Amino acid sequence: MNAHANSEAASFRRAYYDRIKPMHLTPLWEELHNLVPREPASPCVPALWRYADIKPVLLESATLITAEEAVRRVLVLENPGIPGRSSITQSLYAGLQLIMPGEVAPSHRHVQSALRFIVDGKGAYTTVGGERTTMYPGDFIITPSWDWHDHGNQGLQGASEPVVWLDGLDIPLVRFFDAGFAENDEAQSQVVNRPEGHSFARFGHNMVPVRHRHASATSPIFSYPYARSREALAALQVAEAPDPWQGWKLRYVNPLTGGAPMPTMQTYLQLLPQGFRGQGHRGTDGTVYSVVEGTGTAVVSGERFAFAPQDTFVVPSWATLRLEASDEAVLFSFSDRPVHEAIGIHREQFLDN
Ligand code: GTQ
Repeated sequence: MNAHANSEAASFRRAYYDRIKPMHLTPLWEELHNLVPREPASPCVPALWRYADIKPVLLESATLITAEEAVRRVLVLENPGIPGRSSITQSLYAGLQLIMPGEVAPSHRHVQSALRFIVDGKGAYTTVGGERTTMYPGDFIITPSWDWHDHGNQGLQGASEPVVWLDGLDIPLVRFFDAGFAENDEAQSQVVNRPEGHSFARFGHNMVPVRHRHASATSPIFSYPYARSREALAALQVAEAPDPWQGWKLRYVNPLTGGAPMPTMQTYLQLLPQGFRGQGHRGTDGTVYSVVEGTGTAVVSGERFAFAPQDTFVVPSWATLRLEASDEAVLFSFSDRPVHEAIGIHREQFLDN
């Protein structure tokens, strides 16, 4: 009797849902638990891309298309949990960009903010705001929203090699807001009118030009060289004990604000001592890691991902990460944490084991 009444109620409801559907109405009560979950339940999954596997196919792409024709010759790192969306997390995009000796990736600009983390090779350059910066492995380079940028690879003193970097952009976030604009430059390469190192001289030494007033949303430093960041971690290593969760971990800053280098992305560099077995932590900001030095294991929600230099891995929102290092390891990472903080929704937990 009761079961009969229930199935009758269910069929009345279904008929009602069918009737209101053409009116573009849906019943909240069928979806409430999904729309307002008790805790984040990301459709993204943890994943690792081994550079040893990717490098051959990435180099092969250069036989199929030039950087100029492609505009940006990139293999997108797509989260297996959300295929077809060119996203590594719900809000972030990541890809590996290849530029061969002598190639140019033409000048354009877009509202999406971009970061480059140099993974392989040296001697390529990117130009932003009339200043070129030469790329070396481990450098973290920024392309601010709506700034013209072009990339090239002229090599270093006669030596030239393919250069690969990890692109991190807020493409899915901007798409979410339907706020994307972009344009191509008339010139293939923008005019270089400032010497290399200019922005770093002005802002990269814990000093700022005395009459500089304007604090924009993006850091005025557009290249944070690895040599300097690595040196800071090496000094910390002898000065203090590692954090039980994250080793020695520093965040990159916009020197004018002390905040994140870009409005939508925070970046980090961390050192794990040899034999490190970190405690678990999780945050609402899904995070992308690029391995610079050393080998180890990222244990994400209990699943083990062995990592080696130049690998990329992703930790989804609210997934617990435990880091283990076999050798001394250095990891670069980025997330959308500044957005979570701006709207007051960031949460993180440091677990006891
Ligand atoms: O270098 O401007 O990976 O516009 C994706 C979109 C790189 C870039 C990407 C882009 C770029």
